[in-house]
Amino acid sequence: FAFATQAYGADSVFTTLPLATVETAPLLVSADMRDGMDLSGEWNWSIDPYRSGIAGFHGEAPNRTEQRWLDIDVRKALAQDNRELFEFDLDHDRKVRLPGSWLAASPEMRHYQGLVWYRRHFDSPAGRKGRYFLRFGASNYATVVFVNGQPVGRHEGGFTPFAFDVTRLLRDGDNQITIGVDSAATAATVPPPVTDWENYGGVTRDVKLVHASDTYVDSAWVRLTAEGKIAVDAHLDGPAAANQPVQLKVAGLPFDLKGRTDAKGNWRATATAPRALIRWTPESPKLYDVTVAAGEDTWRDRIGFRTIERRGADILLNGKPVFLRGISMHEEEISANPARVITPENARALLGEIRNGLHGNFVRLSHYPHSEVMTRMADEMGLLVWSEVPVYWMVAWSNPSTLATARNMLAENILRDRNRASVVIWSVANETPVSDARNTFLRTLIGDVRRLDPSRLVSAALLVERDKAAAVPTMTMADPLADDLDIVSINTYNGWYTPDRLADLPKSVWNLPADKPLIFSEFGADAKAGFHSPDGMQKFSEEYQAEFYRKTLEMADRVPTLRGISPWILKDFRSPRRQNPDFQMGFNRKGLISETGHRKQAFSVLAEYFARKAGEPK
Ligand code: GCB
Repeated sequence: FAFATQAYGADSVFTTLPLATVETAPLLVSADMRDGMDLSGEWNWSIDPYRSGIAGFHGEAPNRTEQRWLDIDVRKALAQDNRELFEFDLDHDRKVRLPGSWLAASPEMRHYQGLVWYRRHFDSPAGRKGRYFLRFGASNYATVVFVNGQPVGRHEGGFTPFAFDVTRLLRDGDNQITIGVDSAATAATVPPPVTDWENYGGVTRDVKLVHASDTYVDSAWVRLTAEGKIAVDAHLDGPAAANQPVQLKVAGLPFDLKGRTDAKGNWRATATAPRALIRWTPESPKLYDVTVAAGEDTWRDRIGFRTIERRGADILLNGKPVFLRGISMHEEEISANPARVITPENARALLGEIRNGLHGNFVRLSHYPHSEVMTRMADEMGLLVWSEVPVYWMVAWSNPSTLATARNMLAENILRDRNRASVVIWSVANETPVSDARNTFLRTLIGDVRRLDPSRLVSAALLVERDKAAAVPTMTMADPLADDLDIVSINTYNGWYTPDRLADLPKSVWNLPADKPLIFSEFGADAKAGFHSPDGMQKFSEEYQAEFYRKTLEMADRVPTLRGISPWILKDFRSPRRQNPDFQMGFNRKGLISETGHRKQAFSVLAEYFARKAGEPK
């Protein structure tokens, strides 16, 4: 991992600890349904902007003479004698609630990007037996973990889960966890340093000590196939994983599938779905309690059964054409000082705006994997989901470690959410400039999606070429990647970033593949809530944004292959690139709702459009 070496030095804990990947670490699929100890709550913390905890002042490795890994611990030990100088003392430093980004922790942390240490203690579970895993929902961006002073491992990537088996590191009574999280992006990270959203550093999702038996179901994937069968793929880990009797049950259905794992602990089986099976749809999002029993362990999930396919330019849900009435969304709760903590309540509120407010059936969870709380809520509320990885704008296409990071992130995302009926599209990139290196990079990711989950559709948000000589806006899909995708998705900002008159948008000409579904994955215009322009012509006014929506929707309706839209964006969101002092003030204002929940005029334009679409024959 070249990136880590550049940023931290070759022998830093950020480069030498074992790296958790889908190949090397426990997957613990559906970990949120397992027993365990929630480690949310108060943690001590300290900033470390010069990374003193991992290196000396000339960049040398920390003092390892006492078999310690972190200078922060060496200094604490010295401090037993009060005549000694010490500079970190995590056990007595400030406290903050995790999960939650440090950006919201205190005013001076608002723009901090770098290394932060966290520590907490917990009492070991009584009568320990079986296995214990430390599982992180997400930690942004690079993370190192220590338990009782011993190195456990590290992880790269800010939006996907990872876990470590810590069974042998736990001790009776008091246990200590130390986490270092470094949010700094480099030219080799995914995403790269320049994006259009706030980088919320820190432990942003749950940390849990998960308990399982010695042999347990590490991953399971249960779904309805296009042929109408229920299929299961499961993997057991542990001493009794091989040739183990296993059983899949779906509560409430006459369905009971038995089998045995192979020598590697894998089980793959299919059986005809019972006639009584009720399919998951946005209108009636039926979920079943599903179990995979194996020896002492029972894996649990709540799963909806549906199919998703492409036929020509149509997207078929359960065999029927569907139009995706959606909107894009960043992972920000409705709050003036977001810490990016997605609770079931705020997931319900955000998706409720889409489902009930806008009459939508679809959400683009941009530009990175959102919390599993969100995808579970989408399952429950009946919203179709576009899920993506932050391969955004300009990543280091030729850097093998960047590709390795992106592939692992994509795999972690897919393995986490393959059981979610709501997720119908995996997207591999957003607005990436065409080049041979980029095409090779993205084709590798597309291949990974097809290998890990051939049951869903693959897309990427692409850019089009504009004919500069044409009298009316004329756009052509010239990106060779379109051939590799199931759905062609386009971001378009004519009338906002271009001088086009809104009145001309409906006359636009689109040269697109005729046999593939099109999604306008983005279009939008900024508006400051409460700012009005009587003639509707001033950018940043609610009137201009509303008219932009009217004309763009009129344009979209004339594209014959259009099968969905996810305009930009549900809510205003923080972005350091948006510093217009009159209207933006650090926010991208393309939301239909302000950061505090005010609905702008364009909200009802889209709501009326979707209400009409919902009533149209497909
Ligand atoms: C885009 C990007 C999105 C930006 C948006 C904008 O095309 O995909 O991340 O926030 O435009 O507001 O410019």
